[in-house]
Amino acid sequence: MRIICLALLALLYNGLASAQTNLITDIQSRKTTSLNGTWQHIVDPYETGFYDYRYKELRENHGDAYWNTDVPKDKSEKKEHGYNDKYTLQVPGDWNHQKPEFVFYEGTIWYKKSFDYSPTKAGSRYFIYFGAVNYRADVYLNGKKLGMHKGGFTPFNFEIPTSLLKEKSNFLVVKVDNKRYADEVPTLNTDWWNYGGITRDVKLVELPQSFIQDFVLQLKKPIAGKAPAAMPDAEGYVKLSGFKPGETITVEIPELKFKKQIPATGELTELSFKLPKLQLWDTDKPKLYTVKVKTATDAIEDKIGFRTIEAFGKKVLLNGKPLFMRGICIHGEIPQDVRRAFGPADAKQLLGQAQELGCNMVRLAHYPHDEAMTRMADSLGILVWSEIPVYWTINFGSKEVLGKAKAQLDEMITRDHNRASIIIWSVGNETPVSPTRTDFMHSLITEARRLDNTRMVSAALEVNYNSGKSMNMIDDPLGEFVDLVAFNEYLGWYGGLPNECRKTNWGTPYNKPLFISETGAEAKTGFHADSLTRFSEEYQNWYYVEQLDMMKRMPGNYVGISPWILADFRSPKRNNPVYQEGWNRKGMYDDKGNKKKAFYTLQAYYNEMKKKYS
Ligand code: GCB
Repeated sequence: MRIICLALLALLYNGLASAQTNLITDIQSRKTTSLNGTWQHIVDPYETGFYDYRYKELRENHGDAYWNTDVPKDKSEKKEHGYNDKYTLQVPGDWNHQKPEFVFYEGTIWYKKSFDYSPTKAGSRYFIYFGAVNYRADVYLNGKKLGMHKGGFTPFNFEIPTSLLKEKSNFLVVKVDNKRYADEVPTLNTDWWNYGGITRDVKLVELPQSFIQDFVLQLKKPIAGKAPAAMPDAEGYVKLSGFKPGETITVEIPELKFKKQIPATGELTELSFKLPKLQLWDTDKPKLYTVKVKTATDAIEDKIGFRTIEAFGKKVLLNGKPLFMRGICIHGEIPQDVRRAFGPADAKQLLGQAQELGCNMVRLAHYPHDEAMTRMADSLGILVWSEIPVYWTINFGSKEVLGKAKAQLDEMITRDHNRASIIIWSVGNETPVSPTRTDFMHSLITEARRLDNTRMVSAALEVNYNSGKSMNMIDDPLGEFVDLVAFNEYLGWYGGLPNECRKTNWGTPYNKPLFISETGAEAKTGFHADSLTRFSEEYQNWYYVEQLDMMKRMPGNYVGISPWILADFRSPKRNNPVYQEGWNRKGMYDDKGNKKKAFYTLQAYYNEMKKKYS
């Protein structure tokens, strides 16, 4: 009876909802002009261009404000700021790696770009789009503020009033501030480098008065462990900006000879239909279909893979079949250049390394990565865990902080809800158990589910290592609300030696799949010693040998692992002067791309697991 009721509910319920964000998605299929390239800059640690000497925000037209022209009206006017080709930065790109004097810089830098623009059509609407700016961006065009955005890893856009955009010499200024604060997300303390700047693409977007702001089309959440039907049910929505009554929406998948016309019901029109027989997206055959969405005035298209994912009982089912996740955690960083990753070439490097290791899954830690990563994962058939930077000790008691975390969650899900590769939305990492924190996290889980009920929701939980018990239970109360109980454990690195693994077992009281979202130990490449010596390749390798042996004793709900981490990465917390020097050395690859001993141990385990599950 219960199953029948659930099945009926699933039929009625549209599991994909629109978030409170005006984000324009599928940006790559829009008519855009790139504003990437060389920008002039002013370093402003005291925020002189923003506040007056009494620390009040400057008036919009104030001559001292750095968003206003730097050209004096006449020779007598005093100007104490100016943009000049002597001072430039490349966009996209963090500032830290671009100039030696910016390596440790945390604060404000003003970016300025001049550009000309000839509209292609009369009556268009214009937006400025940023792939990501870390952390706070205040955006001004020709002396007027377009908006402010917080959150260093998610996209945003502001509409440009038509009267403001000129054909010649537009003066675009972005104040970028990457200072850390207790009440932001992430908070003051992280184990990664706080790269500042305009780190992803900047685009000017030209759109018709009424345009398709966002659309999503996914297979419906499966019913209780079932594989998708031969002609599967799909659902989603189309969101129109500037909707006019009487509009019709066309959804077309040419390869499937599928075409549906639906009258728009308002700004938001729900989609629900049966698709023709199709090839499911899978890790072996990551089939993508071009999906076209059209209205009378706008047309966009995206490449979408169709698959189902579900935590069912103690298993994770991909298209109805049990899945074992051979994962690896990845930071959005290219260690060879000591910089933030962006774009397809970087995605190719990182995902290519993961494939060489034998992975079918990556955990993109600890924040949403560049869109190129999730798009490439789609085309390579690599499953993705995508996370917001609710990391460690966020101010869980604050409603405002919850709002900031939700905004990032909304933007992450909205940007990527058509990516077949993404199977898990994670609402955070290693958050300390308390009722306040559990309410906070529960509220994020509820929001993630409201927006997207077709994927799993999880969070990387923390465990007590040295408990001295042979059975360690993952009984964090958050386990009740997640689909997948995921935990980070470092037995043999943070506490004890790796042979502790021989007498340790893991379990959970929740009747759910169990995933190890992190485990790892440090090694400096080329440092060889006996396996008891910390930071040697031998120690790290021994750690993996013992850990992977312990995995053989994992209970039946063990569905995978994503060790920490693909490559060594920069962290201000890692100050051993011999082995670390500002690097977290838990990588399978070092910062030059060399493989460590442990790489081969993990690779062998993944080969074994691949055989077992094929
Ligand atoms: C963790 C964190 C990760 C750290 C890692 C470490 O548990 O989730 O961000 O970098 O441990 O190396 O300590």
